[in-house]
Amino acid sequence: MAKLQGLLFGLATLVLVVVATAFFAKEWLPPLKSDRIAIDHGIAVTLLVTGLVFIATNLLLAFFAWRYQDAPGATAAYWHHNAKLEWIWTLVTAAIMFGFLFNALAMWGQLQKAPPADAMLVEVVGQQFAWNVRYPGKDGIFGRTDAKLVDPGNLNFIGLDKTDPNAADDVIMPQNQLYLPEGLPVRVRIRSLDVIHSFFLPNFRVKQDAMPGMAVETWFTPKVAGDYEIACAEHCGLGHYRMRGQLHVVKPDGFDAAVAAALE
Ligand SMILES: [Cu+2]
Repeated sequence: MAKLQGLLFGLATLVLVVVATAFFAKEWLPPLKSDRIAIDHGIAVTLLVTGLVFIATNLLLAFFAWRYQDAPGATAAYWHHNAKLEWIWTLVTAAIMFGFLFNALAMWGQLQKAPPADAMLVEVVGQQFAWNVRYPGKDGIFGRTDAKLVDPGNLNFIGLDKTDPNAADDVIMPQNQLYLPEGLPVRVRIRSLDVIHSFFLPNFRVKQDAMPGMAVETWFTPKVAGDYEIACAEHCGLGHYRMRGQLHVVKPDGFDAAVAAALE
């Protein structure tokens, strides 16, 4: 009986691996449309190593069930404390973990390095349950905002202080509409009006929490024009599911026209 169980267990492992591989081989992440290829590499390396360990341990378990089943007259061997074995599995596991760690640190360093000086600046402010997009205008400086000035009735969702000279040329988009030029680095300044949200662009491998009271910046370069989803990746309330925006990546020479058309 145990022989059969071992065989079935090994077979189930192989079937699972084959089915999962076939299922995810075509598309297991949304197609990458930014310069953040390092994230995909990091995920692939982690999946490959943990996947191989998963397959090896399961097949070993199946083999042991098949090989060492109970039988008349069979006695179990018993021993404890094998310092050499324990050192080996501790050090090998630690080495693999250090590999992951250094890989992740290199990736983190890449993502956190200073943006190019010519990067475009845009602000995204999360609120329950929408994204507010603002461009600083020609002066490159965002006008002052104040929570006391928030006035949804007059479409002043972020509380822009219109008496601030820097606010005069700020461009506030219709909610949930973000336009970016293709091929140019962009700095996104992420804030929140209420609770913690998370600005998530699945196709661009960008995910950054929006923290109340903080402005956090992240930067990336959109590589392919098209329309994409902006999601909120932090469960932020009952309307979290409908907190979706659209990112439109357009050719640089059509950018101003696209923003102007969206504002009409
Ligand atoms: Cu949210």
